[in-house]
Amino acid sequence: MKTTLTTLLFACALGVSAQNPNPIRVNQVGYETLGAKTAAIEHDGWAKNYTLIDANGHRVWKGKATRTAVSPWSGKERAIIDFSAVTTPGTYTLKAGRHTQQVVIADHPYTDLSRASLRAFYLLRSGEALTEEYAGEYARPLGHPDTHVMIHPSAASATRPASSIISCPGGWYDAGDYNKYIVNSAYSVGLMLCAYEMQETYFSTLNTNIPPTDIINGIENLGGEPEYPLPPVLEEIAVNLRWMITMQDPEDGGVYHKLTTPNFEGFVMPTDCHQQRYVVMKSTAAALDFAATMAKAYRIYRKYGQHSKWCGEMMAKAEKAYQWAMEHPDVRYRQDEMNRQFEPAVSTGTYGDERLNDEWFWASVELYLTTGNAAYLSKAQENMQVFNAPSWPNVGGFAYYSAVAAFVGGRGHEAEKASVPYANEIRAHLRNEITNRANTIKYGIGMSCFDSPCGNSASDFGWGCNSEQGCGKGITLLYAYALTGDKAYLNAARQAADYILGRNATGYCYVTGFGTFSPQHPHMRLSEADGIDAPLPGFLVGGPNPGQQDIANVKHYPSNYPDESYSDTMQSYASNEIAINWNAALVALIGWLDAESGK
Ligand code: 9MR
Ligand code: 9MR
Repeated sequence: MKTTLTTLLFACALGVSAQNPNPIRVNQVGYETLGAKTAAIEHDGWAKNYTLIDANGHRVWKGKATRTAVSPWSGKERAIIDFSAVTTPGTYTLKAGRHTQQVVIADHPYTDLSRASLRAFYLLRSGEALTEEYAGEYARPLGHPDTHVMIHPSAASATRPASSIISCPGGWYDAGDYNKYIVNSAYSVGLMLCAYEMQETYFSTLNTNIPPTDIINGIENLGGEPEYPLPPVLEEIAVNLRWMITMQDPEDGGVYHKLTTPNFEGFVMPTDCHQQRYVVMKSTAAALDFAATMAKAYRIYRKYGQHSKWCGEMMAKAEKAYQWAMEHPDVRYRQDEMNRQFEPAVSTGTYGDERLNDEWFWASVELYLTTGNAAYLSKAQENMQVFNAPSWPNVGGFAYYSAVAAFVGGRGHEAEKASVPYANEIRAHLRNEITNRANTIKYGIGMSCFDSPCGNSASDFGWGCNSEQGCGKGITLLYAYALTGDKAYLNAARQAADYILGRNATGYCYVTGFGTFSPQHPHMRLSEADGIDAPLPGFLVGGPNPGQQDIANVKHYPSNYPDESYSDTMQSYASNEIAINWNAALVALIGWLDAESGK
């Protein structure tokens, strides 16, 4: 089905945004000067010759399609054109018949996006006033102080009975909603720390214009003089680490699964939210994810503040949470069961996970890498699994990523680096597992409708796929590149970014505020309620999701094809929400690519 005037008008009449009407699909943020540059052109824009015109109106390139590709779902045909030969930075116009599309070529096309994807976390901070100095028009007063959080009956213990009050301020809102969930927080922090340790020079010098940590909210600062000033990226991540720490019961080391209102709030600003907030039951997944994150963070932060009380405590807290998990290995978060037993009933996000081997694997590896303690190593071996790109319910991939940084990049325990038993075997195993996966990911590119490792199979689409599949594949490819030095992986990772940034079936650059056609109505309370037309910038939306679990709210999706099942409407939480885990993957992919640009 072509996008015709009739389909567009039909969509408008229904009040839904259709896809990008421009048949020329490019990476709308930009191509690297010396990198590959391709476009996918939908049927309506087919021409015998395609041209690229520079800012002065001169034609700098003319070429034909190199191939056409057919979508396995819609049957749409797309012409792939390749203008990699153009290697002068600038802003150009790509012409296909009567259609035109802006194309940017730059030495570092991703620097602004990299900053914005990190600043998105600042914009999601909870329990803190955002000042104009740092937030500009997105300044807002403090909401959700979370200094009077109630112990839900499911979380009651001897020292903290039901309805007693604790204080758990700060951290980031999870997503379009205002709750704070440990499982997803740990994933988000974990992934950004992984990227950080693989590209420390880049990330530690990235200026994101955020307020320094020690003025945040009066929460205990680093104390003493840090040996080096904390880089902005680590300051931002510390905001959430500090909140996570408050989610541990100091008595037994257990970690509450989430901090939440019983029901989702309406689409109002934080200061207009008045429901009581609770911490709900402790779970094994929360304890293990917490332990993994704290142990990993300790390895990275100790360089900046090892004498501080805060940093030193992270390790003790990690071990205490792990110990709790050893004593409570089977506590799953099952919200329905919980609601049958306790009041008030809770209907917000679950982040429930039935399979915990991957959490054991990740936590054990992180604790081992930080302490060198063999007991953690044997627990890791018991729970070892094949490599998969990490996602919030499947965090085993982080064990691989951290091990790469330790065994290949030297980021583990000191004793570790010197004389680990089987170190060479471990290196070989990491390399095999990750490159095998990367090779499978790379495989589809030659036939791809979008000249990308993304979007070539039905399993590439679903809730959060832009991040979990799109960015996730790109990040795996970057690890394969780090392990082998083979530039084919780096280039494939760039092609994953091309997909996310516009060379895809809907023609959206899926990051708010970037590109020539991007989401305008993300499912995001802060953005919807702030009275500003444009969405908050720097957020990756979930993406095409044929599950359409929100169909009762959305009423109509522009398409049912898996790769086009995306609705840029505020109602569409299944395809158009934003979330910290999704942005963490954007930070990792785009920051890393920015660090590698020119190579
Ligand atoms: O806004 C909520 C979003 O953050 C969640 O991801 C989503 C799924 O849990 O639920 C959203 O809330 C909707 C609720 O599930 C159903 N009623 C409408 C709510 C707001 O659109
Ligand atoms: O990212 C989560 C996705 O994998 C699940 O399928 C979905 C439904 O359970 O929930 C997503 O997480 C949401 C969370 O439950 C509440 N905050 C918003 C999250 C993003 O939609």
